[in-house]
Amino acid sequence: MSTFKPSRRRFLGAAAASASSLALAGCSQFDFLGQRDNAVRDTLEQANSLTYRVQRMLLGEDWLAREFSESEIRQGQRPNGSTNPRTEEYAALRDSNFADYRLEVGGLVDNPSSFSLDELRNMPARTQITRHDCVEGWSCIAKWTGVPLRLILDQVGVRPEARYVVFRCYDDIERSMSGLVFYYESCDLVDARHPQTILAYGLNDQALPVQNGAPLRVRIERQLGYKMAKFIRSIELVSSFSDIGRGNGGYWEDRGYEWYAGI
Ligand SMILES: Nc1nc2c(c(=O)[nH]1)N[C@H]1C(S)=C(S)[C@@H](COP(=O)(O)O)O[C@H]1N2
Ligand SMILES: [Mo]
Repeated sequence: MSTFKPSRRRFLGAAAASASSLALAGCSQFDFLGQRDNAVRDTLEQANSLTYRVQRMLLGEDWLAREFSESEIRQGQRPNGSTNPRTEEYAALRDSNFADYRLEVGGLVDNPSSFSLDELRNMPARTQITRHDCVEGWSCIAKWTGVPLRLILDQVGVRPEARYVVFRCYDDIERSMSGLVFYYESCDLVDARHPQTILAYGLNDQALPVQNGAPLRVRIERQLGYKMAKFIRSIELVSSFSDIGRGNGGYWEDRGYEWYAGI
């Protein structure tokens, strides 16, 4: 298995190189991207990332991230970024062990809804042992348990205009002159409906600890660590994220990171 990733990377590297030279040569291979009404096109304009095209086209929408065995879990999930949100609202939830927590789901959906932790825990669950890769250069293998995001989306009914899922978080990662800046992230509906995309409330057979995003964080296993929003307050279905934050689809994306962080 360990040879799979490097060879896939080489493959993607070669594919990316040839894709860009084809694009420069005006080859018709990527012509569908030029169609005005092509649904993929606008996404690509926003993502502006060759990785996105190459992964979606060559690997398809359904490939699974590698899963590991119990024996490959070597230590706890290393906490990174915000590890204990400072707002009073979060402190109150934490102090009551999240009994009053409700995940709000709204935006371009037929039935805006909210879910308590018990309701989420009573939905069909998925457990997966995966590797978390942070851009800072560390990785951790951990076991995540949660409800597939797809089941939530089906329950609220995603409207046809919806293109992205936005995750809004409780942590004020930045306090600036102009106010608090809250962490947020987003993904497209392909990643949102992927079988390994879960709203996790469990880590290594325990309740998700505060430092790793209690009470709920998303796992989008084919992407880098910063996509995996912790401390999720609400989920919003949108057609564009141009008027959220600075318009790039995430806290780190607003500061220069790629929106499509495929690995
Ligand atoms: N709400 C929120 N989510 C977040 C972050 C954060 O600071 N706030 N950091 C991100 C980054 S960069 C990483 S690597 C992972 C870290 O998750 P962990 O603390 O469970 O290891 O969370 C991601 N999700
Ligand atoms: Mo990260």
